[in-house]
Amino acid sequence: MVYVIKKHIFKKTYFNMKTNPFLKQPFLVTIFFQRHAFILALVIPILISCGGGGGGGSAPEPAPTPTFTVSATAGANGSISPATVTVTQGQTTTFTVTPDAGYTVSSITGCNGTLSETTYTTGTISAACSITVSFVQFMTTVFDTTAYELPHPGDALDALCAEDPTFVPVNTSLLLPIDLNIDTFNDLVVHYFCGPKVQGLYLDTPTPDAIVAFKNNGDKTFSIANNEVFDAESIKLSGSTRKVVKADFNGDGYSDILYALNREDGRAQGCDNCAASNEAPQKIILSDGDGTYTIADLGFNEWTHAVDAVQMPSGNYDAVISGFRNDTVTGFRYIDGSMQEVSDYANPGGPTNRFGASTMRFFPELTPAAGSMLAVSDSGDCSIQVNLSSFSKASGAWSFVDKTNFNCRSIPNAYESYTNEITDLPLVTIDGQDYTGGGFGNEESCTLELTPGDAPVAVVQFSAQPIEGNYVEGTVYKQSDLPVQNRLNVYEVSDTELMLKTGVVVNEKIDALYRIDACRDINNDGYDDVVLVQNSGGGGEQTNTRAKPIVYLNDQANHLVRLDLTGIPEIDPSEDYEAHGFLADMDGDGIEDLVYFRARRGYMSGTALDTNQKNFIRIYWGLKNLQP
Ligand SMILES: [Ca+2]
Ligand SMILES: [Ca+2]
Ligand SMILES: [Ca+2]
Ligand SMILES: [Ca+2]
Repeated sequence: MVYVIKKHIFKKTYFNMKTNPFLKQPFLVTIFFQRHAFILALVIPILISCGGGGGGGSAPEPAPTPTFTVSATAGANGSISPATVTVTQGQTTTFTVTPDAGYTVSSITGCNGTLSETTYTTGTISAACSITVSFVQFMTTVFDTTAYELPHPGDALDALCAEDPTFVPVNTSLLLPIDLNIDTFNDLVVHYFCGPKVQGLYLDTPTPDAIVAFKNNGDKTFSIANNEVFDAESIKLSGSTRKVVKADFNGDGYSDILYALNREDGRAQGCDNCAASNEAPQKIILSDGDGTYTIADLGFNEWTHAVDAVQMPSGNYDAVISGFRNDTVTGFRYIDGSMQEVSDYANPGGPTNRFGASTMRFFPELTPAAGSMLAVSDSGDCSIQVNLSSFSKASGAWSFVDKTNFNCRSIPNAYESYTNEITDLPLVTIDGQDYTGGGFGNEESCTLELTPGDAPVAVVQFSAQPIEGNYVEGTVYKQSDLPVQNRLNVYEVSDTELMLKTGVVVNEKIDALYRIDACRDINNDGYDDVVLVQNSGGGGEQTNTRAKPIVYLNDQANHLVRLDLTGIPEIDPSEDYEAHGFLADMDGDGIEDLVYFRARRGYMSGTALDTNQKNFIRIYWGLKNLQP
């Protein structure tokens, strides 16, 4: 320890090593400075005897200690400072590393140092040395660079599209991460279905479909487990699926599954009987209390677009279903061992005397054991259906509270459709922007807390056609000139009013088709975020293929800010047909993983399906939390 010389001793008296008379005696120098007179008495005679003095009897100059130059260089996209520093032998020194925005340190080496946060501390310096730091995009470090691919359920899928398995592709509809057996590891339940070979024709046959349960083995692998979970190899719902919600409907501690079921698979919708042919028998998948599951028939048919789970004071959940064929929301409650229809949701009042068919969202309970007390629903009283209504529960009954006022109006003969027909122009104004649209409206919704503990807000996806510069009187607008936007509206909801909250979504992506995949904290900072999964189909596939998720991170200041995901893993271009990604923690380490799936196979030469493609599901394991 005596070898160490405090820096300040030589702060003003700089010794050049080459002329340092004590170069070969550093030990003595140290003693000279750190010990008391008793030591000095010993040392001085020795120096004199060695001929190193010549001081004519006075004490020698303070002994110099070697110093070394430590230099640092940074690669592109960041810096390190200072560039050089002179360090006394035996000392350490520090450098500050500063990556550019969106970048992080990929490697830093030299001088036996260690990096902590942004400070690089060298080891003890005994020679000149240099430090080199390089940077990479932060996003390239968030996920593993190689993917795990789930086993392909060929037995369930290869002959699913019986009408023509070589021509009709299987659709991978909804992927639901759910812990089926409560072992803390998310399993994955996937619904697949086939469309008809010829689209737009009347059909009264069930949609061919299959459910596949992938069991998480707890070691970053999954196994197809239909026999284990359902006690059957082949599981069908006889419909296509639009949305899905998981909740413990039967109160046994295991999550259950409710799909929005219909037969909107590509068959005709607009002729006599066609609407009825889009109905599917409504079902629910209930846990048996031991990690196995059974499909229960709910006993009615509907062309369902919205489902939700309504929290009850008991802690259980009601299953609610809303479609285009009934004027009421249908609710079911687990009573005496089965799901039984309840009338609580049937007559809430409001503009259309119903909850809406496209989207419907019940809020979580705000106070413990109170159950859900608030809900929103699209409101069918404006011809473009982007209005929203809110509802509250009092004395056990749901009733209408408020609806948006987007100045819904109709301009006569101001709209030219794709077929060159001149019709009225429906208009609404949302946050200063005029929108129109033929048949567009609210699609999906979720609730989240912008700030932990605050009242949750509703986040509602709407599709509409903005009129650039807003409506000008006397103009006839062509449908084909007005691109559709998909956007999110955020609403504050209470038992007295419904209020659009503007300025929440920052850098919004408006030209993609998507569905809301998650409204939860996806980066473990305690603040809810939003993840959208870009859709297949719907005319936007060409621009959406190889689609990464769209992620809005909560900035902890009431904004949801779109994250630049440049650099995260993507599906190789050679096989990117209709690949889409979302986030879920699939290995139970608390960090969201990136899941890609192929929505359906592509065609070869336009006639037959590509035999080399399959509906893959791949997981890039998350390595660290996302950050802005
Ligand atoms: Ca599990
Ligand atoms: Ca259950
Ligand atoms: Ca967050
Ligand atoms: Ca994970």
